[in-house]
Amino acid sequence: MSDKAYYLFEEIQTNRGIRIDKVKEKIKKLAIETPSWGYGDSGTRFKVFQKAGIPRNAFEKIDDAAMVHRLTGVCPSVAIHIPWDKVEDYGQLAEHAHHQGLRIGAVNPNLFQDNDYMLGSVCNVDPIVRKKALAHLLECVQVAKEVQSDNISLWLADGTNYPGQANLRQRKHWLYESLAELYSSLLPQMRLFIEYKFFEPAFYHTDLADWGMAFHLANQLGQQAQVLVDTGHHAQGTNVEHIVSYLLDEQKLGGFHFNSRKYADDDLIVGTMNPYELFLIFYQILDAEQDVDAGVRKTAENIAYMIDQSHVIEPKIPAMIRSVMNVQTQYAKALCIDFVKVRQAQLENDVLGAENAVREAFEFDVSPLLRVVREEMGVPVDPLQAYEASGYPKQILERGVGGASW
Ligand code: PSV
Ligand code: MN
Ligand code: MN
Repeated sequence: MSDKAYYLFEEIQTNRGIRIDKVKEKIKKLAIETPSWGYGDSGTRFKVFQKAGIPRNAFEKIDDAAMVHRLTGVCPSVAIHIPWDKVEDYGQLAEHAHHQGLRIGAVNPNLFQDNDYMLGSVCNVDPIVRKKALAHLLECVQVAKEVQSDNISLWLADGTNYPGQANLRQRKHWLYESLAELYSSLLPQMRLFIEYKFFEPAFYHTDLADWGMAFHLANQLGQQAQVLVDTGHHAQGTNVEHIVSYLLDEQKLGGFHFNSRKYADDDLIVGTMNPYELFLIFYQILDAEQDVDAGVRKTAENIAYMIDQSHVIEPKIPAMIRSVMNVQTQYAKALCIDFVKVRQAQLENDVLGAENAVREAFEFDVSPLLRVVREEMGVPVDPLQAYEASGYPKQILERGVGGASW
């Protein structure tokens, strides 16, 4: 490691008025949750590829997530998906996570994999299907209680393929009815994250298509319901950071599902397609953390950062480590923004000055900083290389081929 590079970086930032000690503290505190389904076999509608060494059950998925945490130091929780991660005894699963230095994070219901849900779950015209879907949502709240998680993260696959296929307003009411029941079963400290997506698997309309609908629903339900922004769930060209800033100001931003997209919901490694977008999202969050309104500040500080990626061709664990590192890189860059300079330029209507004050932080190489931060945290300076050297890639081959899908 080149200390010279770090000291030069520190000097430059200090001269710009950036408090490096604070920057380091913030990077160390940024917790990023990884998804259990990111460790299982995965694919597209064309093919699910089977790889050697894939976890065979929820316990082994936790083992892999724990490895990611050991190497990065910033992934202390793992999201689970029910029934993909269904086990007899959830207390035992939570205990296993605990032994591995992890805790179970968001519990994700699954309202899309059963045949019954082909035409919708909580929005299905058939009351029996709606009832089944609601029972599953309530089951997930129970699971959250058993694993001592405070977060329920709901993505709804409901939608239609053709105009006239269903009564859209009627479905909106059914959606609200089920979610109101779900909401009333939450413990006071729990949060319900509502995720939106503009298309897929349905191609004509999605019942929760965009942030406005998720926001409205979260407002109707109450203070414990918040919007989840999955970075891959917007139409081309959408200004995601503007949505983030709007939701922050309304104190309704609950969490993120980070991933990258080029065309649609591609689930590519976060930060690989549009790192500047990720940086600008963090710019909005860090700006909100300095808001005069304590509620806005608190919202920004309580965001649940989660990765939502099902890697198809990438080796699972290294892809997850790379994702975490990419998030840290953009966060570290955003922490180098000179907010005083930005605000001054804004007050002076200095368009180019303001744009420059934001962008110049993006252009710094923060790798010397991140290396030092990792060293101070007692984790490998190069987590990917440490993974390859750890013996774990070889060890998991004992699991053979044909592990869990998602
Ligand atoms: C499907 O689009 C999806 O990727 C959503 O983003 C969910 O969060 C995830 O699957 C898990 O259900
Ligand atoms: Mn998602
Ligand atoms: Mn998605």
